[in-house]
Amino acid sequence: MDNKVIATIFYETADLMEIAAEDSFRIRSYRRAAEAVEAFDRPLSEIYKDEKALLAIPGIGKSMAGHIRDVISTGKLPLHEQLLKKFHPSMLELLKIQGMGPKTIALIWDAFHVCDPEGVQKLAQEGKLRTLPRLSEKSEQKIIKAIDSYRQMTGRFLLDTADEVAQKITELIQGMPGVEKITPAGSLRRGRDTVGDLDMLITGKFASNETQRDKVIEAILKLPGIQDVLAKGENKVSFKLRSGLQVDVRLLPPDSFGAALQYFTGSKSHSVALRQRALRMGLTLNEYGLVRLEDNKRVASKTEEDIYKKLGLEFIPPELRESIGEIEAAEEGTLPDLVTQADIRGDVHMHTVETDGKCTIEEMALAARDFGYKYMAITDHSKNLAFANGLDDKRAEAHIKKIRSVGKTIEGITVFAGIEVDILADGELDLSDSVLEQMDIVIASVHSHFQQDPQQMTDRLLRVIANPNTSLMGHPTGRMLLRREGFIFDYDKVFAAAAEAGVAMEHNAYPDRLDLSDLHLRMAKSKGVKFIINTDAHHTSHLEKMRFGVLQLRRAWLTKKDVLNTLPVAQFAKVVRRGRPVLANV
Ligand code: DGT
Ligand code: CA
Ligand code: CA
Ligand code: ZN
Repeated sequence: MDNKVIATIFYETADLMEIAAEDSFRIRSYRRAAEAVEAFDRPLSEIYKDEKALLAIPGIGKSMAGHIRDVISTGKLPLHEQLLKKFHPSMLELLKIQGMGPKTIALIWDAFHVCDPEGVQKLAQEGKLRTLPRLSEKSEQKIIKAIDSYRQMTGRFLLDTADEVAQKITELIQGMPGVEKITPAGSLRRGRDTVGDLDMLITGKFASNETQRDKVIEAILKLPGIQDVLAKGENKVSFKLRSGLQVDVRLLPPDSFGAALQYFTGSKSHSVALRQRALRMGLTLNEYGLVRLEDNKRVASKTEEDIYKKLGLEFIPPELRESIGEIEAAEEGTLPDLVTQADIRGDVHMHTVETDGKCTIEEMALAARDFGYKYMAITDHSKNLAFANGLDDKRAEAHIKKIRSVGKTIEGITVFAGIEVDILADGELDLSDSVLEQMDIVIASVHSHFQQDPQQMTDRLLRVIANPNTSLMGHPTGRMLLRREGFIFDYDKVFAAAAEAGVAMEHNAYPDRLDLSDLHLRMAKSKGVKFIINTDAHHTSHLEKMRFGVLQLRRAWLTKKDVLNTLPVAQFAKVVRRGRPVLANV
């Protein structure tokens, strides 16, 4: 059981306690424990038997330590179970719906004893929710919409969730006799921002050796968290994890690796287009190979490169296989030279313990240097984000002094002093211009008033772009994958204004944001926008999330030239200051 699962149980317990109107002090202790578990950088399952080690975690007292032990040893927390019995497990679903906090849910539950999304949506449609305090006809409409979009989102998973499972499966079987290649396929390999299920491909001689194959299957099924084995055959194992994620593993002999990888990577529409092309060339393509119709001779199957080549195409990177013009470009030899992770020279959006991060300036800087970066920036929150302990003018000034002085002591990396400043409801920034002017880099982000109408939001963002201190807009639509859709504004207008003013758009690589999305990235590029990709790290361990963002940039056909943090440090320092003198010593 990993820390995230444990933390979720504690968060859920706190929410359910709030619905049950329990003591707020106790509720807070569960939330604090959840946060502590989530932030802890070692698996608690390794240390949970050691009382001292548990108690040493800030936010964990004696009783919480006991609860953690319960959860790890039995998989359950008694209070969590009790509350779910009192209400109904569907209440957990309701909590995931945007705008449905514990307070609203408690109101609805007390009045109607309803706590499932369908039931609540029906109440809203029948106009019954407006009879409750603080709920209006307008809130009913919002709830109906939120439940609709929840339905579209359920059944999908974050990219890093699927990736983690793929890595665990790889660890379980790599090096086993007869196993050669283990590769994720499907939407994970294409880097789609969320995945429906995980597809994996394992090839090697084991596939045609019964004893070896049985051993490999047995090893795969040792994966922790399997709830249900759905299929177990000669060339396929499928199962469902407790999280709800389905995994399809295909076992194949090595000579059809390329064809199988191509087939199971998809997308379906890309593959359909390839197959039509093959037919026009007198060939047929399936998961075993590319075969000449005339004499049934296999002309390619071992590698994807071979297959594309024999179809008269440049190799098409998986991220581009969405049937949106990549086949035509590959035929003409005009595929873009996509940006790679190795091109990224710095990560310039990070938080520290000064606000809601978990590590110090020094720890973040050293981690960024060890990650291979030439520069990084500390960009803590501003005061409008009160729950994150955001900085006011005075603290912000003191903080950049501190960042600069710590930066001087660290060799091998440039540490920029910056801020992630909140965009207030009217487009004003949350700190004084005289303070923002002293920053190497200013990320302006919306963290409140998401529900403004598009016209108002457009004006708000245009005002941010007009502010000479703004270097880039942080997570520009504010979407939270599987939780909240992004806010809407006049994209063309805002992107065009940003391009004109030299304000960059962020791509936030953190896997539950991945914002701007691939589509919006393309749209913005067409208006001339430049981008900065960041992890928004709140812990040193988040730096490696960069790769999920890089996949999105590639899906948007972006090249090194589109991405500003591929620039050498001096040039980067200059562009983010937008023509004003560079302050950092670079
Ligand atoms: P997902 O799981 O919804 O995020 O999306 P995918 O693309 O991973 O789709 P999935 O898991 O249904 O199938 C994995 C790959 O297998 C898909 O990308 C292409 C291939 N595939 C599945 N079903 C078909 C099919 O009926 N025809 C063709 N040509 N390929 C298929
Ligand atoms: Ca899939
Ligand atoms: Ca699948
Ligand atoms: Zn941030």
